[in-house]
Amino acid sequence: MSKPLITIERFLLSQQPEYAKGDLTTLFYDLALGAKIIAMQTRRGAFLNNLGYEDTTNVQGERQRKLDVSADETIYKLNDHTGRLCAMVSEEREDWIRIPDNFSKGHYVLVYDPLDGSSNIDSNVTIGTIFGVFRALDEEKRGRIEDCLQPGRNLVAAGYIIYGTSTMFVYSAGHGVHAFTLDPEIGEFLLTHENMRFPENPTYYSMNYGAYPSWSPGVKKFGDWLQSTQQPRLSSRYIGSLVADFHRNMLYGGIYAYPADVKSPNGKIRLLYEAGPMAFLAEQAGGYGSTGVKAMLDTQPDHIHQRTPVFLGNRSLVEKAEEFIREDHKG
Ligand code: P6P
Repeated sequence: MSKPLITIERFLLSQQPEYAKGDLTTLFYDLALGAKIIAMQTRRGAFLNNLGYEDTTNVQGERQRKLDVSADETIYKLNDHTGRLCAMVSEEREDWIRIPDNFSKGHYVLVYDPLDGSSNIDSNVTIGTIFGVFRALDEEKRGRIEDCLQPGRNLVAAGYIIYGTSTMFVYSAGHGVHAFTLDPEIGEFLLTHENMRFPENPTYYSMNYGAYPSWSPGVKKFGDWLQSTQQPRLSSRYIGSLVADFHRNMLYGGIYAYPADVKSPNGKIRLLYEAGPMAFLAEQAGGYGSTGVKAMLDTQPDHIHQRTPVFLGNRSLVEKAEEFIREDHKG
């Protein structure tokens, strides 16, 4: 019997009736539309003159790729006027984003990395969009920076879109992790993976061992342990795209880690709109996300582009990393 055709909106309505008339369902509709547009932009990048770099750098000091800018514009323009949001934060914009006064404001805050892993675009490697949704802390006021600087534990929903061999919209609204695959024939995301969970036994580890010399002694011991002769032996898979590595590890079990190193003394991954949403998904899928010292979801961002060391995946592996790091700190 063929699979029922369940769209994101239908599933969200059935899963969380309390949002039935709420803005979250329609916010997800806008995010899914953005995903379809960005998928087209990345797939047709070469023909839309979308590859290569802008003459600008983002707040991170990184040269902006044309697709970074177009993906950011797409998400911004789909959400700035809908009356569902009171604020946004984008990796590509220095300050938090106010909803223009001539638009009505909503109760949600959208934080997003419009295109993570964009250094892989020209080499045709899988990339992704990451997003998180908070509720405003004071719904009477127009959005404020305080509404943006919330720990991941406060997330109402989080997800990513992965632009790979197929385009998938993966999210959780606090009731498990669910994945919808874009059927390009009808232009609709349809449910293909309900209630995704990390398998009990992990298969992969994803770390850039090129940075090994500058890892802390505790992280080095963890990196050595991952490669030790433990059974069953884990396999190394690291493609330089957080969303792609995380997605594969959630399907087959594993850990993605980006510790602090000499290039990124506070870690490379951003807390608010990358590590927090991914840790929310990890916990919803039976896994765990940590800074190496504490739960990612309990980490309060001090500024919107704050970076953090990241350990995401099977709880057994993430807690092993915490153990090596803790032992090192004791020593
Ligand atoms: P490195 C992409 O820029 C990213 O933020 C993650 O998606 C990815 O895992 C990491 O950086 C790759 O960084 O230093 O290993 O090339």
